[in-house]
Amino acid sequence: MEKSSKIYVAGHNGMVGSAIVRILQKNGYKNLVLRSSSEVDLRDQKAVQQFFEAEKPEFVFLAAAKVGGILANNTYRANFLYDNLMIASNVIHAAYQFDVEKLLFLGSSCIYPKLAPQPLKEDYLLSGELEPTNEPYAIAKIAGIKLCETYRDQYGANFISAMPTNLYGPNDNYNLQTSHVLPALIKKFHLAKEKGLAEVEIWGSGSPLREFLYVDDLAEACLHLMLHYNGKQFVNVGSGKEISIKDLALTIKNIIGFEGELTFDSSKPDGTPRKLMDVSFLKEAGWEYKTELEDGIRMAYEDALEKGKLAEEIHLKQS
Ligand code: GFB
Repeated sequence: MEKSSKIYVAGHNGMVGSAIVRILQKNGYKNLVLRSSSEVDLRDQKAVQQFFEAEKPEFVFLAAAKVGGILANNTYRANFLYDNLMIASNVIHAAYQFDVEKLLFLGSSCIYPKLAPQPLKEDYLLSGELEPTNEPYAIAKIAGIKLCETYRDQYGANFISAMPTNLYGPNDNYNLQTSHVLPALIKKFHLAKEKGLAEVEIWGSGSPLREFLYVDDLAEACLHLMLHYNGKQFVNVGSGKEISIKDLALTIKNIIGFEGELTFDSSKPDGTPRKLMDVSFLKEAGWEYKTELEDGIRMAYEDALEKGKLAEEIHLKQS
């Protein structure tokens, strides 16, 4: 990929896509093609084909997706399956039709079976039942991986896939109904401190273990793979370190300086008990994470404050 190559970042307004744009710009890539979802609806096959025909990008980072936390995944199950299947199918097929030189597809660590051995090695894919709360999303992401693999097998397309662990950082979603745990806890502790509340409610038991990666680290890994990796095997991207939800909550509580108590809401799902990536394949490919969790949380908190994302949500009551 040359500095002048035409690069399409699909999903550039999202947390992952915007981080990929930042790293590309920082490294002097100037010829970026960006379209918001209102300009090109990636679920619309015709619109995607017209866009690829007109723009003919040489490289594609496929970071567009319908994403959300455990509750959003479990509530909008049809949207998570349909939108993500359509986006992956349309963009990957158009990339083949219009001779894209290389494409990187982004998946998720939820592609692995719920009870797979830990840490999760790439070859545990399709070795058992998925976690029910995010099965639709996982199936769409597995389809994306398989599209990249089969277009490589059948047509020789250089399409690669990266599977990031749970991500956080600038431009995250702070809506408490649809967000992931880390931005949700930043917001809950921030509001509780501001309002002098005695308690903050944590969903589930607090015992599930999760791995978190700062999104700018992921973007750097994506650029590294785009420049240096051409294999069929998809690649896990993570820190290789895990933390319980309870300890994550205590860490965020300390960073924000909230002095009250934690309570646990057992009516909310825990999801998969553990989801730790084996990142040895990525290390062999020459990349390791940089941002430690506490530093990353501080940067994410600062970004959210700056962008005014921590204001209380107004829920309109139905009359
Ligand atoms: O981040 P999260 O929503 O997604 O939840 P998953 C992780 C854990 O944090 C779960 C708990 O055990 C939640 O019950 N948790 C505690 C909370 N308090 C909260 C809270 O206030 N908000 C949220 N959201 N969680 C998603 C998948 O799973 O991870 C997606 O559904 C995707 O498909 C994504 O893979 C990365 O890690 O459980």
